[in-house]
Amino acid sequence: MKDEITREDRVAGLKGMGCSRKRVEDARFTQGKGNYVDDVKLPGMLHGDFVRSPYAHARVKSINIDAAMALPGVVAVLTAKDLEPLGLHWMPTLAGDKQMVLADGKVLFQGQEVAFVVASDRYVAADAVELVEVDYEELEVIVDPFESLQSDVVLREDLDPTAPGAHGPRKHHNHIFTWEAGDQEATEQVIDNAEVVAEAEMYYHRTHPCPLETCGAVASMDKVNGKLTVYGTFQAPHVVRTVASLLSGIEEHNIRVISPDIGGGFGNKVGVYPGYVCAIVASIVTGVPVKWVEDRMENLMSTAFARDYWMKGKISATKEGKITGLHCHVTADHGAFDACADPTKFPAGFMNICTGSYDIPVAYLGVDGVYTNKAPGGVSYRCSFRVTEAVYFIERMIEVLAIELNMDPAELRSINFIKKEQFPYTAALGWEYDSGDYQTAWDKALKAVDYKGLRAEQAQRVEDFKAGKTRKVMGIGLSFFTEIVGAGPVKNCDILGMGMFDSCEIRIHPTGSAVARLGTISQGQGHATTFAQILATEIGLSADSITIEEGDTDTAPYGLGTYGSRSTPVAGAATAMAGRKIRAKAQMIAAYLLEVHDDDVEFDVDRFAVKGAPERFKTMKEIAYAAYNQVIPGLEPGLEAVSYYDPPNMTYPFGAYVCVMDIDVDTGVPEIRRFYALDDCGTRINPMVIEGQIHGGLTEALAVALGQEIAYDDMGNVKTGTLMDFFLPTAWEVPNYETDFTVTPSPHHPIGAKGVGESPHVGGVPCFSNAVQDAFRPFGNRHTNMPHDHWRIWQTANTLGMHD
Ligand code: MCN
Ligand code: CUM
Repeated sequence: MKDEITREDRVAGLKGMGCSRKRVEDARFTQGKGNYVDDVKLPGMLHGDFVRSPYAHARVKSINIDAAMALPGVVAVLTAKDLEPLGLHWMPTLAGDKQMVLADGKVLFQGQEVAFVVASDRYVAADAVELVEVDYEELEVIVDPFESLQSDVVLREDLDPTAPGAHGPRKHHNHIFTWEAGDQEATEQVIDNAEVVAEAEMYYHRTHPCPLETCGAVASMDKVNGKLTVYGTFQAPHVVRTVASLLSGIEEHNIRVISPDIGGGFGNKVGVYPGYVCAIVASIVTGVPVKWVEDRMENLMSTAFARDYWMKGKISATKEGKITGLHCHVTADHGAFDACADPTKFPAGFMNICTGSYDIPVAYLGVDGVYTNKAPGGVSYRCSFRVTEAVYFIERMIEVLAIELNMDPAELRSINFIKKEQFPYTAALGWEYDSGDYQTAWDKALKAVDYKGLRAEQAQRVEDFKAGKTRKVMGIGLSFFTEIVGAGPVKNCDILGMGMFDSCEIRIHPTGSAVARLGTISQGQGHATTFAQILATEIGLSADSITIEEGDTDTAPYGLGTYGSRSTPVAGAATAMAGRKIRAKAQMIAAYLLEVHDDDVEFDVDRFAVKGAPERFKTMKEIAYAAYNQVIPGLEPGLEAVSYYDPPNMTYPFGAYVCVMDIDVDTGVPEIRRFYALDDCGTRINPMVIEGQIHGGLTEALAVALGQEIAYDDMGNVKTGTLMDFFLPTAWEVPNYETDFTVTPSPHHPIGAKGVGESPHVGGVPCFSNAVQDAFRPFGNRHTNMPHDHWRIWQTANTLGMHD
């Protein structure tokens, strides 16, 4: 029998960093005890619902609300006319543009908000929506960004066509901005004189995060004490509070924003939607709480989409395969309003990470943002601010270059990786990569899947196919990605002027348990579990006795929220730093209690012990009690700390993915035989949570690569507005993922951790797409666009003459 508690026991008891601790929030979530926005029910609460435009582009000639108002239970019908005196018929977007809250003279996309009905219950509101009579005059619709830049049709009549926009000069009345990085002249020169050049045009189609819980808000204006409380599906509650204050004129201390449990965000819940504004205005007007929760179709048709990038690339290399230059131009479809959620200085997000994991001496990127008659938004969906597009672009360019060079694409990557010794590495398009060891990860991945063996099998399959022995071809999808997450240094990254730091505040209770509050907000990522683990290791109290709270602006310290996989790199760093402040004070208390000098005690797992005399110690629990209940000369009572953390740089996680796929050329159905994902996110806080993040992100990557799309017809009708048409993978389509890792800590992060939430999506999409394309490579395929649904795959086979 063990009679002594060992040091290992004490470490295990903390459930600190590195422990696959089970998610503490799941006890609630799996028993229906979550508290989501739609669970918020306040006394006297009314319900709002939108009248939405059936047209993608039309003039609104008149709106008649009489019949709707006559319906029993209807309290108000708001139109732009009602919001105008408050200056709220338009609102600023996160991208420096403005957006109609309710249609002001015209509508610019199908599903646009036209009027807001407020009624005693949700069903009455929906009935009244049908009774609002809107007289539309249809206008010419533009859904193609290239056509938009040529068209005489002015989409945004509210803008001066010759005046610059938020990001500089505009070339045309439907043009939003040009954004450039790198050296255009030098790049073109290198490419013009190169031994080998490969070119490709690719469309990264429009898609949508489609979180299980749609967006919504409950606004409650208490006119007696002047306090506005807003519950909502907000990924950035403090930003919402500040923006609400600036827009409404209500002082910020009188606004309380609460993000309760969130049923998936994936970027869809970063932006500000007309529903939030209307719920707030309606509550101010009616004096009672007003709830607005959108339905699935509204979510798919009107809230933040993702991608919609038309990318044109040129890549040059020597005959031996050393890349010499990269040129990229993007035509970016932003829809009717530029509501992209990017840091202010980066209207094309971090697309200029498009040189990827490769040492490319010279590069150029130009992005043109364009208005069309589609829903606004952009960026969202496990994207790390357009890194999804950047990685897809470079990982396709590498494949196309490999074809041009007649070289193995795995080998081509190896030749061009940024080498371990080159970090910190400054890329041609400006970013300083903090750390990496790509070759080690790549070799591990290729070995794990027996890459050589797979290629041999594929060659045999091609022969068999040509000999008529099989109708299935085999693809090996490769992807090596570098992510850029943790926005960001305040000097580079802000949203509407608000610097992107983050925060943590810790309060240790006398009995040695604690509460920590952060400026971020979990939407399913497991923050309550993992942030407690960081603290457990830092302050020596068990994670089980640390409560993590987020999302209530009245209690949590100011922070910029959760997106761009920034919680671990920024708030996680703040958590460690705040923990260290606690530890510093605990050290003084311990030294006093042990009657030695501060420098003579050292931290050991869960205690401070006298150096050289480990039997003389005070546990953190004892120290916590003393902090409150024993007078320590020269020290204030209590044990609390707060840290606001402005990271010196972003973190650069990376990964190596391989997908093995069999495709039936007669049905176009792909079968994923194997998916191997190696991720390096630096120090791993909770391996099981990381694995969950990777499974989720890969599944969303599978969706996007193999079928998911927000498609429009020429009239601007959304063809994929329901889950009948919009592909959401289920267990049926999802393969068994094999996960693996290497650990390359971030040199500047206090615990060496990098973000991971978006990595599997960023790296997964090109991997699935490359697998499809690789299957057809031996038959002449260079590039085909996603989504690779059965029909498009069949068409590819058909075009290549494989059905003859
Ligand atoms: N983690 C870890 N060790 C690391 C890095 C992260 O254990 N080295 C853990 C973290 O402690 C956290 C989780 O992994 O519990 C994700 O951390 P991080 O990568 O910092 O990402 P964020 O918490 O900032 O989450 C945002 C990211 C984004 S931007 C999208 S989009 C996305 C994603 O997370 N949305 C999600 N994953 C999601 N997962 C769920 N379930 N729901 C969403 O809406
Ligand atoms: Cu880009 S989707 Mo996430 O940043 O919330």
